[in-house]
Amino acid sequence: MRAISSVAFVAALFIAAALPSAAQEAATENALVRYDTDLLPTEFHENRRDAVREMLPSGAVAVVFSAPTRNRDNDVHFEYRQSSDLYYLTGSTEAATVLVLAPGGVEVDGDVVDEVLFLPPRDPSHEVWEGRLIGPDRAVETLGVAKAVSNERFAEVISEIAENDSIRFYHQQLPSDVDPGSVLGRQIAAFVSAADPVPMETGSWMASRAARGMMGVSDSGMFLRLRGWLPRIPSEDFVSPVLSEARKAFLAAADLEEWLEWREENIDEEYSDGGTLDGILVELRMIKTPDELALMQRAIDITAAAQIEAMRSIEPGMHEYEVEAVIEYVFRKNGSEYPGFPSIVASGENATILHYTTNRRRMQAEDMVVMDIGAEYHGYSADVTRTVPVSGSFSEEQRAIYELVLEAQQAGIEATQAGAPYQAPHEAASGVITAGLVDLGVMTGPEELRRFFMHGTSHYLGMSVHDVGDRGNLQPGTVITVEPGIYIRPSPDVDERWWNIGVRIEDDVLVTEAGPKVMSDAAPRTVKEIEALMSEQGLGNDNRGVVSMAVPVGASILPNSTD
Ligand SMILES: [Mn+2]
Repeated sequence: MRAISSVAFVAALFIAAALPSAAQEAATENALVRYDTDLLPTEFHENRRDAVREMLPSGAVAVVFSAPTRNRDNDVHFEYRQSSDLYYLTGSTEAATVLVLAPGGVEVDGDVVDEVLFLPPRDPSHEVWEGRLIGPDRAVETLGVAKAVSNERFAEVISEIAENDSIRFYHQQLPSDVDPGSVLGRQIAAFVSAADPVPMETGSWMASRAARGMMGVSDSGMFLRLRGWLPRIPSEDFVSPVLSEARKAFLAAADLEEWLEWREENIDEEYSDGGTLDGILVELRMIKTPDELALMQRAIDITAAAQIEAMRSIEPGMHEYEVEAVIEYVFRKNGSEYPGFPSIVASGENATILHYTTNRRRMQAEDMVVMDIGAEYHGYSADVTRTVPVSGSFSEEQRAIYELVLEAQQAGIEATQAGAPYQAPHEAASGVITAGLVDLGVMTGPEELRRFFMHGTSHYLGMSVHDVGDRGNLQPGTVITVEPGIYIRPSPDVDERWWNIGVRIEDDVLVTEAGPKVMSDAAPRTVKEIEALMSEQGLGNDNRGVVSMAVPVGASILPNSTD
């Protein structure tokens, strides 16, 4: 019976494979599956492309590349994430995709269009092994782009566009460390050859940042910071001859004035456009639209729920990674694609390490634990930090430092006013921490502040956790974090009772004309609220009446197979 049915089964398979019905073919052709129903609407991306075209000079052709795939080990890659800029402009999450925006129009296949999206062609083998692709035929409808073409034709089309002498290419820093044999590597090579000379080409991310800094620097504070940093970047990373000369001149300049003179004399407008497209995208992306704020609020609410569940779960003897598991369970449970950055669960001495992500330590009753976490939801990241005592109640010293950071944070939030300088929250928070630490006898004066509070108070938040944005006055529609902290490492000149206390409290604040709006208010932060939550049981506790998921160490769960 078994043999007969499998023969019949194979025969049925063969017939089905040999004779696909027209209906089946049509279904395969049209069925682009997108499970999420709350993605940014195509109108959002269309509207953003319109805005970029309006801001570009006439005759501009802007080229935006997708993020590279990154190898993890052997033949396995890290999970792919689209570049924020390309996602912002198209909604496409596919690698090897290129967007061309041309306010004055370009001719492609006889059509004059103001945009072309190059995307991977549909491929049955790719669909079997890795998943469905949109494909050029469906991109016009699915993504709302005017013209979509297979990415296999990028080199041909871009070189045709380049034949028109009246156009000028605008681009961002080209993705670095790209395998030259990959599709993206070939796209970049084709672009470099069509747009020759591509100004501002660098071989590393650090060099790209430095190049942007050199071309954009306008105050002496930034000039000095960049001067301190630049020698650490190898000169060979500045691939373009223009940049390599600029690096030398920058290091040789006596002061900002001298550098600005050199730049004016030696950097043609032609060479300064490596930053134009970036500048446009920064200006647009820093102000969030209502569609974006809705996604950010969801990411933030999910993150607040994770903080609450972590607070309920934390108890002495638990490992940092168990807390991380609770947090990321809540993220995924609520549809977050991934954390927006590696989750920080830093207990005991690790609480004084700002970006500790090892998360392997076993927590002790006397520890504080810093949880700096953020869910990413449909392209937007939250960033919320809470610090709690592992025992469930604050000691006198922990409480003193905690209340001080909370007071500093409150001052920072109140300083987050439309029109205020970008540094206003930091200055407000720094003032409170300085006075408080002197009062407590931890330090003697403001000159010691950076030793205990060594980071800034704010950064922009959005598609990137450290999002793009200028450092001008705070504008309505931007979201910044307010996150002061105090970190006390063991040291003979500090009373032992303060050692290893590390506290950071971080909220996400929308700047509005009517004042600061704390988007992460759902995550409790007063001592009373935290202690109340910690007395409850959470997802991470094995004794809350459900079957334990713990696998006993040393006891194999596999059948004994010694024979
Ligand atoms: Mn942050």
